[in-house]
Amino acid sequence: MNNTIGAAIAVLILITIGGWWFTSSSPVPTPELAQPTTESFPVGPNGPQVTETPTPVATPTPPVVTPPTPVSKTPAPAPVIQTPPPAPVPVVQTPPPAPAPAPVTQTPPPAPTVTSIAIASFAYSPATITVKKGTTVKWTNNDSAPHTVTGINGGPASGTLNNGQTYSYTFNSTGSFNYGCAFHGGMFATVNVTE
Ligand SMILES: [Cu+2]
Repeated sequence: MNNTIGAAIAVLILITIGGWWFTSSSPVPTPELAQPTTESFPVGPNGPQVTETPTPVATPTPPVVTPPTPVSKTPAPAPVIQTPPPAPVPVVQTPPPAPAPAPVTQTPPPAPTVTSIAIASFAYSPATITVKKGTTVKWTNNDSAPHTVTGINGGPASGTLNNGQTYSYTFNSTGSFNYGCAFHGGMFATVNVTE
């Protein structure tokens, strides 16, 4: 008799535990989603007349208010504007000024000094001249008659000078040189040579 009661209690306990376990582990049935309702339009005699499409009713959605997140703004660093380095200035090399040409002190070569003496009308003209040493004296016979230039004590010795002929003699030593015509005794002249 006691065993029967105990067995019954045990069965009750098992049933209770099993039911609790079943209800806790079984998935909760989800309610069926409402099927979208399609509006039916009246069908005319010529078939369905779709005149307007149903405008979906906008369901007002509550504005989602998101609390402003505190932004700890650290000021963005100012953009560094890199200025390009200045272009190198082309170095215009000015050539150094050309050295001024040294003044050429040209000592002209001593021009040969030529002193002319004309022989005309049986006379030397000028009859007396003074020249520096190294001077060349040139006689020209302008007479139709022949003449000579003949040094008395050395010096010039032209020989016969016909009309138009010339004779040159350079006096390279100082002194007084007398000369005359070998053909005409009255023709005399003097060349004085100085340093
Ligand atoms: Cu003469």
